[in-house]
Amino acid sequence: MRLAATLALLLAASAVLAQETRSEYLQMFDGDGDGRVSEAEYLAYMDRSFRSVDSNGDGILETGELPGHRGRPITLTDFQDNLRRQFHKLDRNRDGHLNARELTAPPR
Ligand SMILES: [Ca+2]
Ligand SMILES: [Ca+2]
Repeated sequence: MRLAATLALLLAASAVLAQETRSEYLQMFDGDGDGRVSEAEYLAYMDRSFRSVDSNGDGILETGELPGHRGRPITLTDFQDNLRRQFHKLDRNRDGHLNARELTAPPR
């Protein structure tokens, strides 16, 4: 699962998790401020991360744009499909939202 590893790197690059408390981290995702993260909010936040890494703005992360300049290119569609799977894996209690604990669980 190289893509999963790449996503984890992107997550790490986009959030300075070590310096944030769980609730501060959640607030970065929580667009409507209800204290939990919906799939749409999760995707919207990660979309911004994707775009910040996608320096030439073509919707594809080429190898040279990836952390460490390794791995195969990732399209925005691949990225979003993976994020949806990741979201549902993180949603341990299956309520359709991530709380701070679920959100900050390490990617598996
Ligand atoms: Ca929310
Ligand atoms: Ca949940």
